Amino acid sequence: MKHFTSVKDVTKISALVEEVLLLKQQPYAFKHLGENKVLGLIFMNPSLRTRLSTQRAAINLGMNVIVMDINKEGWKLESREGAVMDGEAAEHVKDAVAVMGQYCDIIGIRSFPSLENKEEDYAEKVLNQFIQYAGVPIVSLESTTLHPLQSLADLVTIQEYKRTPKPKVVLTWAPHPKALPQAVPNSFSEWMCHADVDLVITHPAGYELDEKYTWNAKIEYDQKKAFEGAEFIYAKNWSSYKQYGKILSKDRSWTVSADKMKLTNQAYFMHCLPVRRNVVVDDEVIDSPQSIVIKQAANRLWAAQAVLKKILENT
Ligand code: SN0
Repeated sequence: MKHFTSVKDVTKISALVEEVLLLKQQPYAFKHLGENKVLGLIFMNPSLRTRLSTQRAAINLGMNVIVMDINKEGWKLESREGAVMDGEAAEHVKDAVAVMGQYCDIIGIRSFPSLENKEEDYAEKVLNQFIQYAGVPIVSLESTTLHPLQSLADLVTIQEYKRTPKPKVVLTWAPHPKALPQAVPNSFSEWMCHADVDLVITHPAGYELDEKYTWNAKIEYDQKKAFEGAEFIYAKNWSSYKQYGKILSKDRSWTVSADKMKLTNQAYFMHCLPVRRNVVVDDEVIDSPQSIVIKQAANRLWAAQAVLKKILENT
């Protein structure tokens, strides 16, 4: 594997899932692979799971890690091509990234969308600048449109907990006070469309995701109907893709409640975290034995380790 930015970078998804499960059994079996190698983790936005799990994953592989919160600790960066830099920005992204590539063998980058300009966000400018200028493999730590490390962990979690060969998996929109990216649901849908699951996405009208990621999913506007017979409920808020970045609804009747969970086939509850309790999901659900959010978060480590291992084996 060269870069890891979407499911498209994976040659065989089932083999990568096996790799994740192998590392979970033998975390330190490949400690030699990362000897004298450095992973740089560059954050333009907050992170808890991604930062800690990817750092731990690198340590398990014998790598050293440099972490930088670039907005707080770095120079203000210019990203426009041909810009006359007489304003606030002290350094161009292309220079900064090329320099990072001199110190790091693999670079992870987190860059959220502005949620103001759909074309710009969906062009993945920052991620592509890293790929273009770093000269080393790039791992997405959640880009403007996708969160593949999360989706790989989600897929592995579903693989571990499924009770039927082709489980019904429901991605449900849920309310939230803030406008959030579409990266997690886009990515979850993208991976699930390639997996052996029956994917149903439920959301209020106007919250349709980019069809590029939902081609193999059924869209059901009635949340209760969607929940019927589900084996997994994956809750997530996102802002509108059509009316780009807008909050069209804060309707609490979409909150995942214990009553709604009763409609499912004793479904497991999943969420990528961080989660707004009693807005996205009621305490009663997330604190119930059916909730696997912590197991899901735990799998972030093995997912990240499998991806780093694949990249290290290729360098
Ligand atoms: C991010 C998102 O893409 O939705 C990261 C999820 C892994 N979530 C948030 O930004 C939540 C912010 C909040 O205030 O709840």
